[in-house]
Amino acid sequence: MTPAKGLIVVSNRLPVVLSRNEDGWGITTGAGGLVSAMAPVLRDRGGTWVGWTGASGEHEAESLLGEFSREAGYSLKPVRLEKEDVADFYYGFANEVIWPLFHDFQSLCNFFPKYWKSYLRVNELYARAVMDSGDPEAYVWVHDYHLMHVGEMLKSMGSRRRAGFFLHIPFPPMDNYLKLPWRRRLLSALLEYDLVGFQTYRDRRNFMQSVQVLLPHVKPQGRGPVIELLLDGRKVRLGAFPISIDYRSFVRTARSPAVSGRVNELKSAMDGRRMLLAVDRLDYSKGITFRLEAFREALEKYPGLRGNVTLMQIMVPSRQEVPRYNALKQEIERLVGEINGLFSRPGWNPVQYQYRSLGREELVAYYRAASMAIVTPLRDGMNLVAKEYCACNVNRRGVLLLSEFAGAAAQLQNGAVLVNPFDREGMAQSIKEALDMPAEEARRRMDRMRDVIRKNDIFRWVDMFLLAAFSRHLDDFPPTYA
Ligand code: ADQ
Repeated sequence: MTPAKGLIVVSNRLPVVLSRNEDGWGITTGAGGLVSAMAPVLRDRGGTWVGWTGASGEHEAESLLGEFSREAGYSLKPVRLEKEDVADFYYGFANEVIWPLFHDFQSLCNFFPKYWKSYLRVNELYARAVMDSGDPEAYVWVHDYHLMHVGEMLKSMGSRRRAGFFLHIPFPPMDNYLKLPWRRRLLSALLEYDLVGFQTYRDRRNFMQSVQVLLPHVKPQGRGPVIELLLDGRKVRLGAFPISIDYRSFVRTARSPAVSGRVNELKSAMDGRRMLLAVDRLDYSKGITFRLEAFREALEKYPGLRGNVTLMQIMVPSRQEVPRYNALKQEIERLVGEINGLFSRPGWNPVQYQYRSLGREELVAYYRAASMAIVTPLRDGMNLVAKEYCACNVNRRGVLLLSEFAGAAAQLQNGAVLVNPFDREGMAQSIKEALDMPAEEARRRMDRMRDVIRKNDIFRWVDMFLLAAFSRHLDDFPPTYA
């Protein structure tokens, strides 16, 4: 079902990155969950994607965007950011205020007023770019924490287009949210959208608790995945929409001859040892150091694991310009060195570490070759790696170790081995138990997870969001979704 005519997707980044080297400008597809999720959708439906290219002063490279658009099947509308805004809006407000606050790391927040001013200024730039984007009937779908004020600004510019917002990261518990100096403005801005989507019921519940404290006159109605709020004679819908992946495309890639060949190579390089796989963006919310500590604990406590398992930690570079991320990278590398120093023996290193972005086929080959995926963020909106691992597990022999604090845990709890990533001993024990899990049980669990992801893929996610945006009555929405 496609109730919307056209679609204007708005996100911080365009799905491409422009960069300059000695041969001139180049264009590459961006990394990260949002791009993985939305690119197939726009390719399918057509429309416009509004966002920043990731470079400053790239005017001369814009013909590359046109070429990309023609091939991709949708238009790109670049937003230009000056260096100062990149510093204050992107690295500042988005990544030193909202990201840590919403992931329960309040102590890492820098609540600088100049960041907030830049946030408003840049949100206005995005809103202007939407105003300049063709189709007056198009539905505007704004993504993520960088752009929470765009809907409000569109209205103040006289836009009559309908607009919805999806938050890809968690919404924090009320006690954390209340620390934000601009808490009431931000909450009110979110309520200017017609629909606000969250990854899980838990996020929506957190949001509602803050609404009830800060805006007590607002009254909720209904229950289930989509509810309605009444304010000033207007209705705003709030929904839980767990984001997903293009399941069938991952399965196809996993079954392809190229990937099968690569899986055999990876397995023979493992020399009979079992691969425990961890794939993350470099970020403190992903719990990478906690995982390494737990793995060390497992090697200490269960000597039988030594020489028989290898933790393959693959990390995609992210926010490299931020000192905190750089420090985290050094800490991870120190820990990898320490664990290898303690346990390596000729022909075996307990941890293998790759700091780079992998191509799709290579990543899928790793997913297939691994006996277990260890996905243990301290807090995560959803976590697509967990879903990608299951989709690629076409032989259904793998086990997913999943943090209770990943949004994905709500959907995958019937198949994953759930762990508390802060509990080093508990996690070490779960690693051991998961390695010893009988094949029949592993298969049953994997089948259950694959079933959930297959039925709730990225295309259903889009349909559900748009259904919630356009259905006349809340009863039109399937009560069992989410
Ligand atoms: P992210 O924090 O980026 O996304 P995640 O959902 O795990 O987290 O997505 C990461 C993506 O990057 C995956 O598609 C994965 O395949 C890819 N990736 C990771 N490491 C890679 C590597 N070394 N090489 C190549 N690709 C790699 C945000 C939220 C999440 C939410 C998504 C979507 O933080 O909670 O699930 O948006 O809403």
